Parts: sequence; C-alpha cells; structure tokens
Amino acid sequence: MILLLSVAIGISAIVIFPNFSEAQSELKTFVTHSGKIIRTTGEIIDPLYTVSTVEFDPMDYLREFNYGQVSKLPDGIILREFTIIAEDDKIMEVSPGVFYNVWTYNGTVPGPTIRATEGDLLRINFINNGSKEHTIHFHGIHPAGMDGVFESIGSGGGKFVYEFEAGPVGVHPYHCHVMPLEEHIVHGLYGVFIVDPKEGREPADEMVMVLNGLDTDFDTENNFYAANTIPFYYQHHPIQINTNELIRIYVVNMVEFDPINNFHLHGNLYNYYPTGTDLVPSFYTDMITLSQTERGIMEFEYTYPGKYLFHAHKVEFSEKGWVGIFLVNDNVESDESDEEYGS
Ligand SMILES: [Cu+2]
Repeated sequence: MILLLSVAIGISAIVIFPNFSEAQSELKTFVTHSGKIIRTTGEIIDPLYTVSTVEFDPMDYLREFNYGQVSKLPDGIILREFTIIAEDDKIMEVSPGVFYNVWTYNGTVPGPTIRATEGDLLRINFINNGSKEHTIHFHGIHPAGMDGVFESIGSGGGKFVYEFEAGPVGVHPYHCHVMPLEEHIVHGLYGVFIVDPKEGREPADEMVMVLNGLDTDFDTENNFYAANTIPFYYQHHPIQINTNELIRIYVVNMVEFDPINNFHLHGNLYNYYPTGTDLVPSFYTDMITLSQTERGIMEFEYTYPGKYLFHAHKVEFSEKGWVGIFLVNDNVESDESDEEYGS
C-alpha cells in the first residue's frame, strides 16, 4: 500500500510515516515535486501537486456577477467581452485534509458567473493553459461553430474566440465538452451564464448556487456534495438575508454520476422558474428536483427572522455536505418588521 502510494505521488516526492502501525491516524508529511511540505491526516487522493493552490471563498462567489468589458458597437448593440483561462494543475483543499486536483476556469470551481442582457453580443476570449484539450460549451442558442464541441483547442496556450448573441433569457450552465466528458466536468470545468430580460427583473438580493459533487477517489461516485463546491460551507457560514426582502437564487445542478439532485427550503416556499426562460413562475413549492445541468430561478421572502436550513432532501447528499443555513435578520427598514409576533 505504502509502496504503491509512494510510486503514485511521483519519484521526487518523499513520504514520511511516523511508524507503520500508526500511519492511518497520524499526520502524514508529504514533500511535493516543488518542495512544498503538506501535512495532513486526510487521505492523499491525487498524485499531482503544484505550489499553485486554489483559494476559493463561497461567500464571495455567491453574489459575484461578471458583466465583462462593456462597449457599444456602431449599430448600437452592447458588446460584452470576457477572458476565460482554463487550467488543470491546481490543488484545492476541498474539505479539511482532502486535497483535490481541480480543473478551473479563471482559477476557481465554479468558474466566473457570466451575465448579459438578451441581445447583447458576447465575446469570450478563451485560452487553454491546461495540459489537456479543453473547450467551453454554453447552453443556449448560438451557431454550431460556437458550440464548444468540435473545435480543437490545444494545451499550453491554445486560443479560441466564442462569439454569439446572448439568449434565451434565463440561467444556463457552461462547461468543457472534451471527452471523457464526466472527467472534465467533475474536476470543475463549469460555471453559470445568466441572460437577463431586456426589461430586467424586480430588484432582489441575488445569488448563485451551483450544486456540485466531488469524486475525490475517482471511483465514479461522489464522496462529497455541496452548494458552491465546499461541503457544509453555508452551514458553518450562514448566508445573511433580511426579512421582507426578495431573494432570488440562480440554481444550477452540475452533480455528475447521481441522476438527480434536489433543493428543499425550510420555513418557506418559493416561486420557481424552470431554466428561468419564462417570467411567470411555474411552481410555488419548497422542493424541486433537478437532473444534470437542469436549472432554474427561485424567488422568496422570509416573514420571520431566524435560522433556516436549505439542503438536498436526498439525505445522503446533505449528510455529505449539501446543506446550508439562511440567517434571516429583521429588516429594520421595513414597515412590516415593526409587528411583534407571539407577544
Ligand atoms: Cu476539458
């Protein structure tokens, strides 16, 4: 076992165990190819190390929207230009002691949330700085040559410019479409693409939740589940919202291997717009079921302050990380919050 592990982490890596019998529970120290020292009680699950580790803050990601570099073309159309760089050599500590080789768009999993208005022209300058071929396949309407499937974008700096009109209105995933597809997706090459209606939507506290899974031991089963990559993150760091304020969540299911996922909200129900393509909600519910890349928009307001769970009602997923908390604060600026309940 130890011999195999040593071979797996590479010729220049050194594995130091305090002694053989305690090896399973003791801190293990690894010296990487680059000389960096990693100490962990967790399993080392990937043979690839670099000094480049991903720092990812799910709280920042939650409300971060990227509108691109905006300019106006002579015909009046708004051009939004983005640069997206793919890499596949970074390491992320996805859970304490679990180091995972993430494949990233612009350095994070998920990649940046790209946002435009219907009819805008999108120009995505894609650079593949990875060691394998990668592409970007957007869900939505665009010409065949912009579909991110058949072009070859080589490793080590290959370039491609994706250009198409933003549409239809809604929330869409984008992801790499190189085979084996599940490998390129489960390592993290995906993100969210929001197309706003021209007339806009009602003002709201908006956020993005990508439901994802992490297969850290490569057995085509997920070991962890999450909203926005880090298991249990929003349980330990509740999302602060206000009473009587509209909350809008763009939710996208990117879990591989498991055929379904779902989203249950406590103490409330939400209006749900499947794919976000219709401006009238289809359901008023506290539970939606999502297959791979299925997505939609949830809207709700809390009347009562306090802590409320949200999680997969597939209990295995919530117990392996897909669970969070909304901390609903009394909105003192709202007239309705002056009422006292239960007194
Ligand atoms: Cu790829």
